[in-house]
Amino acid sequence: MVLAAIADQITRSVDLVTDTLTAPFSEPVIRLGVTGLSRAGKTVFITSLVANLMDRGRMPQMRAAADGAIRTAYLQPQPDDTLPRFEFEDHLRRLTSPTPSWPDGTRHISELRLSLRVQPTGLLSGLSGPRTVHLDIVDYPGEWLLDLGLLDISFAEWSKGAIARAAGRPGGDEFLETLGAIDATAKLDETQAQALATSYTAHLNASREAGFSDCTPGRFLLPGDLAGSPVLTFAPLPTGSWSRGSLGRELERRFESYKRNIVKPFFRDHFSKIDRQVVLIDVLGAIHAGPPAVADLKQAMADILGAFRPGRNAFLTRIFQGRQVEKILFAATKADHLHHTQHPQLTAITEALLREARDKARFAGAQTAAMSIASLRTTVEQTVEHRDGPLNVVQGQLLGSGKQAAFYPGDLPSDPSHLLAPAEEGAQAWLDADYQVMNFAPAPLTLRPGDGPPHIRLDRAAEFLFGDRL
Ligand SMILES: Nc1nc2c(ncn2[C@@H]2O[C@H](COP(=O)(O)OP(=O)(O)O)[C@@H](O)[C@H]2O)c(=O)[nH]1
Ligand SMILES: [Mg+2]
Repeated sequence: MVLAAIADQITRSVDLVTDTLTAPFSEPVIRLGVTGLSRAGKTVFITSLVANLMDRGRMPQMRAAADGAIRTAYLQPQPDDTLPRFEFEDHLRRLTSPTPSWPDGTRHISELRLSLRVQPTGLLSGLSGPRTVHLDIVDYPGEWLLDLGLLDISFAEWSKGAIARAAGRPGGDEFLETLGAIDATAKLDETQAQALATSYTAHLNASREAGFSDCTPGRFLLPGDLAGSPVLTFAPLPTGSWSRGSLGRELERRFESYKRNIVKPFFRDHFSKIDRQVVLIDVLGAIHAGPPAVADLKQAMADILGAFRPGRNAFLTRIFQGRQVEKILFAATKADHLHHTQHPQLTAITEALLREARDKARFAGAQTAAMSIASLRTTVEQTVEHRDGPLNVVQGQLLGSGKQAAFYPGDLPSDPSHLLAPAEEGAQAWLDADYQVMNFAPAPLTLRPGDGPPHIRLDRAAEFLFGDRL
């Protein structure tokens, strides 16, 4: 423990030393973290943001783009040699091809450096020449932030919670059955360890599929190249006392190893260096899945946002060393499923969903905002005649069938508590409304020169996140 603490400190101090050494000669860098649970829209967000920063015709609400201060924007080799590069060109090609498609799911952290050549405008414009600002975009799964909570708890405590959640959730009963057939006090048998881990992972994946967000350990869902390694081959066990060499003792050891070798390095090496953060949230998807998914999303977001409170635990305080994330944007994604008249409701629901968690983050001094956005707009708005009068709908091409469809997702309540109260009280279905979500395919684009892909409020998001630094 002490050794690990010292090691954390050394890495940070070395960073600080190199920072100060290179600072006078180097250009300003903004490290923008992009996170959200799987399928929240991270890949599409980064792809569209970068494309719209390179071709700024659709960024009127971003000051430095609108007044011409940004002269050019270009991709450069990223600073971290050991992180995978965000496959911008690939993703953009798919989204903008004549037969567009959504990107494949990504399961890794990745990084991209976009450099902006900025000439200050206005009063002081003549006094200084253009300067270069680097925007380092780091894409990482929100599931990894949930793991922070594991640092505060023991294997026994984690097991207790995980087993309690399993009952009744998808795949949970199967896991509990597998667990019931295994004696954790017996000598370690690797086949049994694997059977438990496989069954537990299947349960986590099925729960995630069904809209539950609260699924730890995060790497079980997104194992990357660690799949099958011992550090991911464990599962929760009923409380017990285990002797040396037993299955129970070994799984407990692996849980501790997971925290030390996976959770901590991510926070120390990547998370602690982020200046600005956007948290993408598929609020519409959760509303569509029903009250339990909304309640669970609320809990998961509270856990995720706990990571942005530096005082939260000793480890975080140590790696941040007084620094902090300066701005956090909470963005409800895929707002193109709604007519714009319903966007204020979506934003209000997002704010209400995050209220408790946000108050704490704000308390720590970070500036926060909530918005409804669409990184890639796939629909057009229409008003159609309906028996009760005109109805505001969106129209787009359906994923799968490829058919054009007009779509009315249900009236979101203007009072968010109409959704959040039933969710918190454990309702299983919405009483008086059926909120549908259709999956639209990206629409084939004909872009004018100078225009990036169509979006909703991506320019406002960019202005909030880093407009002040340009
Ligand atoms: N209509 C619409 N769908 C979106 C948008 N962004 C993401 N999606 C959908 O959400 C899915 C997941 O997005 P992706 O960026 O891959 O999520 P990630 O797992 O967080 O990287 C996509 O395949 C799309 O179906 C958007 O702006 N509009
Ligand atoms: Mg992705």
